Amino acid sequence: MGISIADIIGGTYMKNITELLNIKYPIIQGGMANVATYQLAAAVSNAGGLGLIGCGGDDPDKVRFQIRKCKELTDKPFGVNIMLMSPHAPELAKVVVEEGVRVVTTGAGSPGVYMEMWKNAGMIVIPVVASVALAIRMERAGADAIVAEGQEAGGHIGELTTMAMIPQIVDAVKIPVIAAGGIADKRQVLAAFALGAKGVQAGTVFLASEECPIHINYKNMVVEARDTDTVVTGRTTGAPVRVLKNKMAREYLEMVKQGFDREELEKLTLGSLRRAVFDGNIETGSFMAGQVSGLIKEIRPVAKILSDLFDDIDQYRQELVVL
Ligand code: TUI
Repeated sequence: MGISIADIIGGTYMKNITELLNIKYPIIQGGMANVATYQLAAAVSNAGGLGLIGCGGDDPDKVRFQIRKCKELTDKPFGVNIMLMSPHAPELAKVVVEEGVRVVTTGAGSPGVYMEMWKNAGMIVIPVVASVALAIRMERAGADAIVAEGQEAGGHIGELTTMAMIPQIVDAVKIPVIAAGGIADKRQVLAAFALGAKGVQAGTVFLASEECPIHINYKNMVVEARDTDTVVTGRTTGAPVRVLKNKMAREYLEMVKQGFDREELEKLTLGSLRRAVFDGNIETGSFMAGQVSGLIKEIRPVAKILSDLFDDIDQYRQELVVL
C-alpha cells in the first residue's frame, strides 16, 4: 500500500513503531521500577526491541549512571521511563535531556509540564496512559506515540482492560498506539494489532528472562504462578498495584477489610518492592507482575523471548484466522 502526499499532509500517515524508534521488532520493554536496569534495557535493545531504563524512585545520580552504562553496553536505541509519582521526577526530566536520551516514556501520571522541554530537545516522547482522555491530551501536547496500558499489567494500573481500551484510544487519536497489559506471547501480539495497536509493550515476560537482574525467587514466582495468582493492592489508597499473591498481599487486603488507615497500610508496603527484587523475600516482598504470569512457563534469554513473540508471526496469523 502506497503512502500519498495527501496522507502525509493530512497527518494520517503513521510511521511504523519500528521506523519511529529505529528498532527491529515493534516492542518496548516496560520501565519496571528497580527491575528495568541498564543490563535488562541493553539486552532488549541488543536483541532488537526498545529497552528502557526504569527510574522508579531512583535519584538523578543513579539514573545518570544507568544511562551511561547502557550506552557502553549497546549502540542500539534505548529509552528511559520516568515514574511521575517519584519526588525526583522534575530533576529526572532534565537528566534525560542532559544525557542525550533519545526516547522517554512516562508512567503513573501526566507528563504535560515536561513535554515542551523534551520536544524542544528533539526527543521521542511516549507517555503511558490508561484512558482515552489522557491519550487525547498527550496527543495535543505533542506526544509521538502512546502506550495504552490495561489493568492486566503488573505494578501500578488504571481501571480499563487492554481489550476494551485499545480500540477506543485508537479511534480517538492519530498517533500510534502501543498496547500494554496482558502481552506475553504471539497470540496476544496479534490480538493487540487486531485491536489497532502498532506495537506492544511488555514487562512481565521480561521478568522471567535470563538477563533480568532480579532475585531468582522473583523469576520462579512468575514461572510458577497460575492464572488467578495476582491481586490488586492499594485500591483504597488511590494507587492500585497488581502483585503476585503472597503473605504480604494477603495481609494487606485483610487489613483493608478491617479498616486499617492509609498510614498503617503504607507501613506494611514500605520497601516491599526492594525486598522482592533484591532479597527475593517471598513472604514480605511486593512481587509486581501482570496477569500473564500464568502463561509464562520458563526463564528464557531475552533474544529467545523476542523471537518467540515475533518470528514467523505473519505465517501464524494466516493459520489463526479461520473464517
Ligand atoms: O506506572 C506504571 N506502572 C508502575 S509505576 C510503579 S512504582 C509505584 N509503586 C507503588 C505505587 C505506585 C507506583 C509500579 N508500576 N504503569 C503506567 C501506568 N500509568 N499505568 C497507569 C498509569 C496512569 C494512571 C493514571 C497514567 C496516568 C494516570 O492519570 C494521570 C492523569 O493526570 O490523568
